[in-house]
Amino acid sequence: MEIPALTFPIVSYLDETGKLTQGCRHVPDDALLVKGYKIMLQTRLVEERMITLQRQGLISFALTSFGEEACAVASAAALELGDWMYPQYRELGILFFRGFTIQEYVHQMFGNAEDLNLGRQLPVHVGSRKLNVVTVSSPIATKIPHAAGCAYAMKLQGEQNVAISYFGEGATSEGDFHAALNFAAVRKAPVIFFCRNNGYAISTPCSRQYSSDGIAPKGVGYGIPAVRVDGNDFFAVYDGVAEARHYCLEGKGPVLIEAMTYRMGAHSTSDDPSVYRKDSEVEGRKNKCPLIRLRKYLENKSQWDAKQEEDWTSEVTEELTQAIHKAQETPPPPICSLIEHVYFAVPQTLKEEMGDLPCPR
Ligand SMILES: Cc1ncc(C[n+]2csc(CCOP(=O)(O)OP(=O)(O)O)c2C)c(N)n1
Ligand SMILES: [Mg+2]
Repeated sequence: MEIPALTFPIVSYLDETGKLTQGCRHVPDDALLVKGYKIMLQTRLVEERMITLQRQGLISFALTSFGEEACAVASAAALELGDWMYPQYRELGILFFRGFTIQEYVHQMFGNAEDLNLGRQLPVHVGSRKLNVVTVSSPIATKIPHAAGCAYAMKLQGEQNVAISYFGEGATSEGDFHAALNFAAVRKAPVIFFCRNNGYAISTPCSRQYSSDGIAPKGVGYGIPAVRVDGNDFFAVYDGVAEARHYCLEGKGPVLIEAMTYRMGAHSTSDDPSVYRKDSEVEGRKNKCPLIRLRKYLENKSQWDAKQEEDWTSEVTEELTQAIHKAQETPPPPICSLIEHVYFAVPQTLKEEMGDLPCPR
């Protein structure tokens, strides 16, 4: 018996020379594109420096979205601030797009007293209540059902917002992915399942992750419309998410987007990719970089140039350097924060222990 063909084309609008081809339904205006480019560049610069800080022993861990910046930033650009976001961990760009500051991020990376989570999470595990971005959790895929539940709650309350769940192709091998898709499909929850297919789950290549044609056909199995976009094309990601949001808000249910991209960097600072992939493979992907492509488009339209690139790079670098100094001077979180804000009602035994702690408050 033959397996029936269930294959998806990759939707792409921006070619490698920066030319936009026909068919893009939602074209962002130039101001939004320039903002998107600046945020992608800022994300790249900040994450590069975090790697250095980790190597210097100043922070314990770092992880980058090198090469995948358009997935986060273009999707954020197509959503509204009231939409709830559930990142996996390679989506720093969504926070910066919504106005999270470099200082807030650096404090989180240091886990100090100014960190919004008071050092209770690993570096990179960011979130912001103010910006409707739910804090990253280490266990893969746990946030996918949460996003489906959040979307269903919004539907029941008559809110005109969606939730978006970001995850890697590796996360789709977890049961949570399947439970979330089925729940959302049956309940017609307004949630966008955004899979970044970057080719690897740490050292596991996607050839050992699934035998289907990627992730998109799995949406079909649950009765969810699915689309596969070029994740390194700002326009294709923006267009796919804008269209999905519209669909969700018409009450039709969830949408699955599979964004094809490539993890240019190591999985994290705890990984050495040279043991499982060749440098030549990475080299071959460099010209597909989402920053280069959008930059060429903007340059063709005289919306960006080398001088602006240099000025913006200096501005971000300066802000980052100051943010690092400030984070280094900031004390660690107060010891009571081990207990405070962890429980709705602090258990008696911990209250007693707290009494013994040297707390400044
Ligand atoms: C439940 C669970 N299993 C394993 C891990 C270890 N782990 C951390 S990241 C990761 C790979 C995830 O790959 P993918 O979802 O493709 O995301 P990517 O890192 O490629 O962005 C694994 C296996 C984990 N954090 N949680
Ligand atoms: Mg992956």
